[in-house]
Amino acid sequence: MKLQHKSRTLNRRRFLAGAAALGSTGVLLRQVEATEGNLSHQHHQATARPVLSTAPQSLLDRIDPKPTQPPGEPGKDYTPVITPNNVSLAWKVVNGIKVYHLIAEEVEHQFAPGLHARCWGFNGRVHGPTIEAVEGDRVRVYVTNKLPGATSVHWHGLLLPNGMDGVAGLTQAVIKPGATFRYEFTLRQHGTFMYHSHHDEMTQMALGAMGLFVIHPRKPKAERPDRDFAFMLAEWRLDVGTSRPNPNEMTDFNIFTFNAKAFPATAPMAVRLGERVRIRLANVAAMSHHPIHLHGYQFRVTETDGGQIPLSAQQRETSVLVAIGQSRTIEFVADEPGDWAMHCHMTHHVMNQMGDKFPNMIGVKAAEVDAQVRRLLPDYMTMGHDGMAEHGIHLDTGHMKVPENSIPMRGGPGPFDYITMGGLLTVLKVREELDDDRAPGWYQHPKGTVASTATVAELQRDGIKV
Ligand SMILES: [Cu+2]
Repeated sequence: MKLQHKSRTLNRRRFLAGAAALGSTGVLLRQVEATEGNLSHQHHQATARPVLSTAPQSLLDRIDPKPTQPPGEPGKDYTPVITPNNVSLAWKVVNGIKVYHLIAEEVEHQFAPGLHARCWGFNGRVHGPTIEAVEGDRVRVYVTNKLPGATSVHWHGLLLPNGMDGVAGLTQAVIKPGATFRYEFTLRQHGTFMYHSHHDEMTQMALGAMGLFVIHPRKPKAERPDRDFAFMLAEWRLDVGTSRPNPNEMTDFNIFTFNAKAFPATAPMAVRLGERVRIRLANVAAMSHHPIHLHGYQFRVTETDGGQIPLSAQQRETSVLVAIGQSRTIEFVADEPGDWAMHCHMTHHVMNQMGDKFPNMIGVKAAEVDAQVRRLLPDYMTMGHDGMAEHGIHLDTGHMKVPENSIPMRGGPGPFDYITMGGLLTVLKVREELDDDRAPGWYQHPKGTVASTATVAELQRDGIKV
């Protein structure tokens, strides 16, 4: 560590010497002096040649706020990212700098039909809208705090000057309610990153104060995707009947979300057959790592939050573990049509509320119990003796009442039967024909390609006794 620090100091000295030697950079030098504090005269006596290019980028950030590259343009420089159930944050260019405005505020949010909560997000959304930019862009993000308490915003995974890192108390003062802070830095990397509150994180992140920060490469080495999807994974504790996520929960979460939506409210990913698809997955949940599994495909893991993985090292996978604080990007060519599930493979993460509070009823002779109980409670019905599948169906058909504002173990109706998954489930819809303005309906399978009841003739032919 000491060595590293020494070499950085040396770099600064060499740079200053160079700047002084250039003569015309007097203004530049004064700015550096103002930033760096007391610089002893002997620094200027060094005779090194100008080495501007080796000065640490963070120093350049401070001394020259002018952008070095024109702002990247959507369509021309990158294929805009799609954040299902959310949007990208609008920006404008002022003197070559991309200017964004985040407003931290309380938001009435719907996780799925039947389940609302008062969360904390940005710009009327939970999570906040996706910040999208291009490597080399200089960005200026204003953060206005309309929350009842102080906050700050940290740019998770970004390489930037320390004072822009957003850690309340450590690198900046808190943003008090009503105040607006300015963050500004040049993007030196590309990939999938995040932003989130870094003040009273336990509370503010549990209430949803986070979002995605996608940086496109300036000169992509890899082929550009046709569809570029981005998801934030999250978990929440929302006690049945309440409407405020509980930030004090440490281990026991009961709502699991893609972009703050639990299935069946997760918007599907619609792609055309043969398209190159990129899916970005990011996780700053409180406690859970999520192994995200895509059906029907082998994908390549192309990026971590540390950047692009060399082609030779990109592993083929069918599940990718997205640990807390990480992002993973996967890519594949959508060459198999259909409705393909993408979900977390932790089975309790495709469950909603109450999945963990149910007594184990497997194997209970429900009919006998029910008959006895019905003498006292005519509508009584034992749940769970053959699993949880029936639960969602009873709820959806209105056979059973659910407590107000809750989605207990609910899935959603599918084309063949009830889909018995909630939470971290979404669907990749690959179609030959696609109307980009309309979500495709259920996949129409070619005749004879759907698993179905075996016929007597088939069983006889193959010698299967049942
Ligand atoms: Cu999970």
